[in-house]
Amino acid sequence: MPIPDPRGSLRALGWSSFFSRQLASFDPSLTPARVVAEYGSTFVVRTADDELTVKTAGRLRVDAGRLPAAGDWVLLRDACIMALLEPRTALQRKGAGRTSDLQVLAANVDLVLIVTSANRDLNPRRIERYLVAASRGGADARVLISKGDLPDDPAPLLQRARAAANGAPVHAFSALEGWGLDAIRRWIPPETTAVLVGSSGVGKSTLLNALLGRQEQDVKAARDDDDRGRHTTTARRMLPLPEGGWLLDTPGMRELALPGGEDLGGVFDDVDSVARRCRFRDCRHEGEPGCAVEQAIDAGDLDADRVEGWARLAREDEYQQRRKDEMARRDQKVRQVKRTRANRVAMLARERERW
Ligand SMILES: Nc1nc2c(ncn2[C@@H]2O[C@H](COP(=O)(O)OP(=O)(O)OP(=O)(O)O)[C@@H](O)[C@H]2O)c(=O)[nH]1
Ligand SMILES: [Mg+2]
Ligand SMILES: [Zn+2]
Repeated sequence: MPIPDPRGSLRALGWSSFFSRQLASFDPSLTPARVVAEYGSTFVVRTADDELTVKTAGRLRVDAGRLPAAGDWVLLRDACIMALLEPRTALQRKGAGRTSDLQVLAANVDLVLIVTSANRDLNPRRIERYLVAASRGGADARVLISKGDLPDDPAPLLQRARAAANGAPVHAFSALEGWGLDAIRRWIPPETTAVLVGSSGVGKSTLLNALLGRQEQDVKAARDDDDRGRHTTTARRMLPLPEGGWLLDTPGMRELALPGGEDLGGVFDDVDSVARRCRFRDCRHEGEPGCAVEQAIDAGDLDADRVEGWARLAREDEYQQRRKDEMARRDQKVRQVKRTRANRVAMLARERERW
């Protein structure tokens, strides 16, 4: 009987040369595995031929700089995660506190599916935020309008979502009536991973169940369809679809604090291209003469709310960059003081030797 190729089964889990190249710096006796679920300090991982529940080595957080997240590739010894491989992509958010605190929501995802429900007020600003997060994480993004069976006419909703998506595909579906699902299936081919994100109660888990053809994830009626509904899904968990791809379900999120970045990933290139025509390079678009952005709003070419969302994200980035610079300066000062002290100690020691 031919021996199964373990790398082949790893490929089905999303393994690629990006990860095998990293193995050279680790103990070759460690076993590669992918984190398929995280439950606090416990993780469920898949190796080439097994699924097991594991913990992390005490030093992992220090060595790797963070704990593993769903989708991460890790290296195991027995039932313990010893090392974390650098992810190819990572959907991240900023934690509360220091700007450097980033939380990985989903690692090694190819596609971010931003789910928004047809029975709620569409929030274009939230869609834009998720799109920027996906772009900064290195993943593609699509917008899904769930519960397409509810509105009489979904056309206006689709139109508003498309305006926010600025070129990213927008697609409506109904898990209840079972339409619009085939396109989603095609977006997640074998060896790729997609992640579902969006507010609580929009139907992320219901979609995953529909694609699986079985009730794998718990689903509950959202309270009054507001964002303060209970979170039915509490853990991040990815499951293999019958077609061979992987879909990661996440608990609903109210707010997505973006990790800092250099640009907005092309999500606002319509606004950006207008802003380049402002008379002043540092135009704040707040009443300066020759402001092309304000002219475009007046002419109805740009949406004022979208411009406000754009300006807000840019301000957040500026603020984070300032904080980062401040912290870097402080760290440098501390290092300098330490160095001066060390030099003095060394000098005194040399002088003592001379005596
Ligand atoms: N009418 C209709 N209702 C749906 C559809 N999909 C989901 N729902 C309902 O929406 C509610 C919430 O669905 P969930 O799948 O639990 O939502 P979720 O996004 O996973 O929520 P969290 O896990 O809390 O983040 C349930 O009552 C579902 O039955 C749909 O296509 N049409
Ligand atoms: Mg859920
Ligand atoms: Zn301007």
